[in-house]
Amino acid sequence: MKTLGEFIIENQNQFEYSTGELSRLLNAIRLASKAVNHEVNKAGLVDIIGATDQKNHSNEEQQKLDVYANQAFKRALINRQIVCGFASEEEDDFIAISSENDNKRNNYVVLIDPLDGSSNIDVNVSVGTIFSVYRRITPSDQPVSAADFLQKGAKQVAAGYILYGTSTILIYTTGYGVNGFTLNPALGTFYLSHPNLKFPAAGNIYSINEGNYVHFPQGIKKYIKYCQEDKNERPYTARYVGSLVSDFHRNLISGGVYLYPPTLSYPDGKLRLLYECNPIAFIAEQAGGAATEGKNRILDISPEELHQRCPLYCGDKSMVGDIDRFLKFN
Ligand code: AHM
Ligand code: MG
Repeated sequence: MKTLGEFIIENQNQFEYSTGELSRLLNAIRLASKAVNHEVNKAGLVDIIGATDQKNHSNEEQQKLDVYANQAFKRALINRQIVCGFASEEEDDFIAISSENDNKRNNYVVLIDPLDGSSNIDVNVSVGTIFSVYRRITPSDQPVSAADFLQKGAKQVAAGYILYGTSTILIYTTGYGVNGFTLNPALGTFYLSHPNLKFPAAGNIYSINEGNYVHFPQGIKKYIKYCQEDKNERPYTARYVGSLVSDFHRNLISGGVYLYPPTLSYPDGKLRLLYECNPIAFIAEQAGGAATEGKNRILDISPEELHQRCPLYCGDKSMVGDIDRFLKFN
């Protein structure tokens, strides 16, 4: 069976500027994800669960594993001089990384949500890591600037997630389809388990936090009712973990749609455009699905700031189309 390391090397020549740099970057993410996986797996055993006394940029309490995961990916990508820029949901601002060696200037920036769904950590429910990669647009002899991070999602050269679930799986795309690799924990090796992933032909799962129902836009309220009514004609069912990576992954494998509309607490939706919506949207489209903010394609949004939020409707293409229509006509 093919390993992730072998797959990365074999497919290196697909990239437009193939020098091995993107392969090194993906390998660094692979390594860091194993360290995070190890830590997540023993969360119940050691005194590591629970909150720190620190808050992140969005004034949310940081969990200890959030901080650990952020450090692990930072160490893998920055200390080893793999990237020229790094931005994280857990950092206030982006980090520009200068190269000590003029002959080895790096060209890629990484944006990451190191531990998504972290409110699930203390209750032993699956969490994930989401990453997004862009090629820098500032000249390589200058430090990266905000513009390198605020590119449209359509400019991503790679995106992926790691789901620390009943098994640990790494899914990624470089724009040539989506492939999934499951970790063999005994060997510490990811193996190609889900080649060329596509959404099933007809989805029937909708994933949304219905606790916020009264605050949803009219179109979303009606869409939920449409899914609930007339069961025999429309065999929809609801599933919601509350961890984007888990919810998206289930819908990718089994067929369904994920919704996070605007709410009273989050008028622009809860999810972050750069760390969550863009990478998940890139993967969704590469798997034959769709992702919109209710009207427009997520990947066409011009970001204005690093931590901006955005509504997300993502998954099975025809279900996303239905949601957009409900929003338009209600
Ligand atoms: P986080 O990045 O702070 O963990 O927040 C994002 C998470 C998503 O994984 C999940 O889909 C969503 O928040 C759940 O939100 P809610 O609890 O409002 O349903
Ligand atoms: Mg998150």
